[in-house]
Amino acid sequence: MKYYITTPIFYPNSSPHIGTAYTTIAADALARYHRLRGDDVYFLTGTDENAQKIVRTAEGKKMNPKEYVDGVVERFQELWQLLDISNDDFIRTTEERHHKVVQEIFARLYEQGDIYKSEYEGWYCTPCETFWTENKVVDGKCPNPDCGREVELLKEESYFFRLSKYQEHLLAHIRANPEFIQPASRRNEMIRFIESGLEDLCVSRTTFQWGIQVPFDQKHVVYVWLDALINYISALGYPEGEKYGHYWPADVHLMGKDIVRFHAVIWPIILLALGAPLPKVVYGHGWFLSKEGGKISKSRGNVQDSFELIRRYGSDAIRYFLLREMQVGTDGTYSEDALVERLNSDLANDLGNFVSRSLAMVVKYRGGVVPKSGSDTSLEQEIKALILDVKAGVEARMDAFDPAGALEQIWRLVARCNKYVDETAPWSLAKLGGQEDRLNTVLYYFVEEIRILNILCAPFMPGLAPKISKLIGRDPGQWEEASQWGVVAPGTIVEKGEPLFPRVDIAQLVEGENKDMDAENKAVGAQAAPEFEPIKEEVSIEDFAKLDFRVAKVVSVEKVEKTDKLLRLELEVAGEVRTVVSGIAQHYAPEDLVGSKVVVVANLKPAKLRGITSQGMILAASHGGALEVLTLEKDLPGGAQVK
Ligand code: ME8
Repeated sequence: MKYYITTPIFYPNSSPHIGTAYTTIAADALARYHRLRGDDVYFLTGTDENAQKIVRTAEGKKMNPKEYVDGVVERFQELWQLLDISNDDFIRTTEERHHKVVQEIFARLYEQGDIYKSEYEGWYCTPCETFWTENKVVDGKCPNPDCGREVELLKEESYFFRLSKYQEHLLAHIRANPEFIQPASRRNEMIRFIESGLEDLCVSRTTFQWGIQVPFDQKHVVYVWLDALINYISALGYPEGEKYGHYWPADVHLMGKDIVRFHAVIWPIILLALGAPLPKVVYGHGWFLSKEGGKISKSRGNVQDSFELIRRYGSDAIRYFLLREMQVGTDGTYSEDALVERLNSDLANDLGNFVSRSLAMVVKYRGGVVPKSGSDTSLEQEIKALILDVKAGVEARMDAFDPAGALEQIWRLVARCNKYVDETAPWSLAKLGGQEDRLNTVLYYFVEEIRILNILCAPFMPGLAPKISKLIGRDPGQWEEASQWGVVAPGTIVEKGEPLFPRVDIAQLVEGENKDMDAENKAVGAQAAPEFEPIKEEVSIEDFAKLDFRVAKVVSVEKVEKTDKLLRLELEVAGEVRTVVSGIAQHYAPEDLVGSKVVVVANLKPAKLRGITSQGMILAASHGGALEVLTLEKDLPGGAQVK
């Protein structure tokens, strides 16, 4: 079966971030899954370069647009490589192969009367590259709830595309094909939007030259969305190309919910006008939000350097975290703490630990030689049944474009395998005499379980497969082998190897980096007069009122082992004792603080530091290298409000 999957083509107006990476990783997991199943997969991604915002960004940097995008596109390609993205093609809309197809399509739609010339008068949002009518604009700002930036008034001669002509045809298609727009919430949104009436779309601009020229009217460049959507077929060599004949229609266009409207309205209408088949599925996932709640995006300035994250945690951990956190139909939350938490618990503790301890036992009790299994007990039968159930569950979730659900299924098996180790207790079997057969069965099961987990995890964490394969002496093989039992031949040699996912200690990581910074500061002689931090941006009284400061009585304090900076404080707040970890150990000895009353941010989300859950933060003033914890001198009790 052929399987054609695409991501959006991204604007190279800034380097890619975790949000952009999510869609590409999810598409990669689907592509890899289908390849393992034996499908003939074609996976396309690329960059959307003919946008007005590219011109603006390049101008700001005093570069020409092409020179600017060439640099950023390289960053995208580098990142996809580091994240093990297995795309078959990468299309850039500045390429000749794309220009040619867009011009042909524009000319054809014009000739058949679907594009006509008129005048556009209305508003344009450059960050969203979207036209807005007067009645949609809110106080001179873009009505897109995630944008809200200034729109500009345009009055220019333009070509228009007759969307309205195809409105009923499109609605009929959406109604007859419930799987066309997914998930269902997006589909309902789109039906409402189309029913409210489609207006013809302005599809050319004359106020700048960067882009694809209208072939018969060179004053005009093609509107960037019309140009960009066509990438999905220009990359296949539409209309005559062999790949177009073989792979089109797309099996799924994957994207964030922000751009479903373009893919579920404009794109199918272009295809209807061309008489070409429509994509089978347009899938709109949620957004990654920051801990503070806003969408992760370059314009909000809340993005972390993806290259740095990969250096710290590796591609597999980032892929696992992002795929696991984005539940169907909702938004996901990204934070580095949450990433480390998942890495330590799901990957290091659950999966990594199972693989190392079970293989260590095969090495210890059988010299690394896989024994021949004895007979099953009900435990083994239960495990075999669970494997079939999990595999079917993964398949159902992947068919529903739900990698998070698929990983949840796999982790049911990981948990069961860990429990199997404890239930069978091979160390006791080895001690007792006469249990050789039972021990053989258990050790054989370990290896088969690892082999099957290796197949199931391969689409999600491609860096892991070669590591596990090396330990058990075989590649994951085909997907169907996950429901076959007895594949590993007795006599196969296995190794214990290094831990697959070493635990990460974020406090240590940050401490290490602080040390590096201290050293750097010293090196540049940044010691003299300390500067004051600039005052932060204004907040409203409502924002301030969200924080709940309380007096807290310090009940006990101890140093956190193996750190120089952290103290663990037990605080009494409103009759409750809570633990807070604070980076003040270089300024206070534990006994300095016991009995004093400090101020704590009582409603801060708990965070894990060195494995300790810290429930809040105490206030301290600092300047230069000095630090002083804020304390109260009179008689207010722990729990009193601070306002
Ligand atoms: O819209 N969470 O490009 P773009 C999840 N060029 N996904 C996110 C995200 C977040 N915080 N931020 C971005 C464009 N994305 C057009 C597309 S297609 C013919 C043209 C992902 O660079 C998500 O897939 O603004 C979203 O739809 C896409 O990046 C937008 O990328």
